[in-house]
Amino acid sequence: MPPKILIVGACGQIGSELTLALRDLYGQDSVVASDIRPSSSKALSEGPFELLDASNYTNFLDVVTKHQIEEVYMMAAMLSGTAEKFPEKAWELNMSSLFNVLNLGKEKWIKKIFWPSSIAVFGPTTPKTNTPQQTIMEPVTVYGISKQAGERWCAYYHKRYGVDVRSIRYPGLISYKTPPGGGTTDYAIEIFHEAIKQDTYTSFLSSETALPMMYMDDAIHATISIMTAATEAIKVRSSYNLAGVSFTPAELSAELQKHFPDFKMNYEADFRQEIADSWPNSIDDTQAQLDWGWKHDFDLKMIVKEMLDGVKSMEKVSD
Ligand code: AKB
Repeated sequence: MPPKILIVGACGQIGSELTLALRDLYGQDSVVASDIRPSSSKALSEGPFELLDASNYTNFLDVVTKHQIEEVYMMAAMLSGTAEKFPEKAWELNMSSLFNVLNLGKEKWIKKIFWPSSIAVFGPTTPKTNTPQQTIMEPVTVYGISKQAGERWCAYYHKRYGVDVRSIRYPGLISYKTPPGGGTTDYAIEIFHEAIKQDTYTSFLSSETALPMMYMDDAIHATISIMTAATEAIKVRSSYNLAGVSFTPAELSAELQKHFPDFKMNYEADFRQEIADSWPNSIDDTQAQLDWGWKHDFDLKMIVKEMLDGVKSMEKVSD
């Protein structure tokens, strides 16, 4: 029997693709999509959907019991850029939704939890290149502080109450199906839409800002891999480092120019530059490779090709 799964934040950038991937794997009816707002996606509405405010425990428990949910993927969060504008709201949302899902695990309503962490847990004092799994972590953003605290709570609930919670530190995720929601790495998505529309893009990060990035298909693959790995394989109960590719805005622009020779990139760094400067340039994910066999597939060249094809096909559909 496939597990009964609930995706919280199913209308978001990761949630939307994760819902479809899990429905492909386990069947439409096994995967309940949920979000705080109604879905406008035709694909999502082909399976069960619930309106759910993850910061409301009673609402959360009602949906879990109604569908006899066994596994929750808790994908709702306020990302780094937006969180800097609304610090208290971000802390409240990111932490209350995590506590609610951890308590559902503690009270044995559900058996397994996925909760995403981020490279934002690292800070300016962290070694920047090939950042190790265990290292100095002094995040300077609200989002990073919430993710770092969240990691400690995951490890605590696992150790103290035996909650089977699993987590990945996502790098910047690149995808075209659903727009990203207020992150510092969003430039690496906006650039494709603008390159196709007008051959030019103004990056809000400076040309030499290298950041760890990953194509969405790799991220979905990693998420499902860690959740389906044997319990004994999961040795890290805070969160795993995960690496894909690392590149700068200038390198991404150069790769795009191979497809659009007239493409021109301008640079006007804004408040997100300081956030990006506090994050690693690249990540060492040896532990994820050893524990549950992680390996990424997409390099920069492949990402650019997939994104251009994908964005073009989406724009045709909306014409
Ligand atoms: C963000 O930029 O906030 C996210 C992240 C790296 O977690 N994409």
